[in-house]
Amino acid sequence: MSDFEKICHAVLDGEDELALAEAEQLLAAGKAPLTIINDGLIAAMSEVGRLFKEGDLFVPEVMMSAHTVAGVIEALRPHLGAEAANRGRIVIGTVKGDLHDIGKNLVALLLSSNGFTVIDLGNDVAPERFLQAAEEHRADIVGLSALLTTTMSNMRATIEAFVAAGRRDSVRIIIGGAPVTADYAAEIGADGYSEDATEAVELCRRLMEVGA
Ligand code: B1M
Repeated sequence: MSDFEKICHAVLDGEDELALAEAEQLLAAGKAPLTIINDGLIAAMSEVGRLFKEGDLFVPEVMMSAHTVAGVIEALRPHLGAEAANRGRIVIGTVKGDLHDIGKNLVALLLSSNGFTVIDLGNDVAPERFLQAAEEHRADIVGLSALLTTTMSNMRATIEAFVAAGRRDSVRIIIGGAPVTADYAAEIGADGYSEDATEAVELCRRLMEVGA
């Protein structure tokens, strides 16, 4: 079994301690934290998704895997380093009704390790809360994440809340998450879309350059 298969299995089994130990071993063997995230954690969650869809895993088991991933993400955080530069302030969260926060957490992690100040509002965040936090923290960018086709519409609702409050021009709004596309971003008037966490960092860099 390859090193990454071992950590994938630990995530699938919801074995927190084992997954942490495998991650430590991979780090000690010289694997980059980002590689562990992509080839270990994200690969494992794709398999969890496949098994869940086919009815071979149920919600409690998926929650255990999610918990295991969250623990490894926290353990990897110090190893990602942090750029000293202050590239911009980003308020991020999953939209109202959506509890899927693993992808959002990865986006927040990579942004903060790339010099952005991240204000993470967590999951199930109402439009008014995004608006309030953007004002309070003088955000340059607001990041919305959604994993459900049923909660995607709350991205539109959040953007509409900024428009209604007369605050749309003072902030960039980006979106992401498995069911979201660039076309959808354009349709709801977002300033950008990215497919994964690495792309989200590039997108935020570009938006800050344009805004400078
Ligand atoms: Co649920 N779930 N889930 N789930 N879950 C999905 C999303 C689903 C596709 C599974 C399936 O049926 N195949 C399906 C959605 C179907 C649909 O909408 N069409 C689904 C469902 C139906 C549900 C429930 C309704 C199930 C139920 O209760 N019967 C329920 C809803 C709860 C709710 O939110 N209200 C539910 C619950 C859960 C758990 C709580 C058990 C758990 C979440 C735990 C947690 O996150 N803390 C869970 C999980 C884990 C999944 C799957 C298996 C994995 C999601 C994940 O973490 N992926 C998922 C199946 C799948 O995705 N294949 C599934 C790994 C993560 C790294 O990827 O989140 O896509 P992702 O993030 C990526 C990119 O999308 C992007 O970058 C990230 C890193 O590369 N990205 C952004 C994400 N946000 C971004 C923001 C950006 C930019 C990029 O800018 C701001």
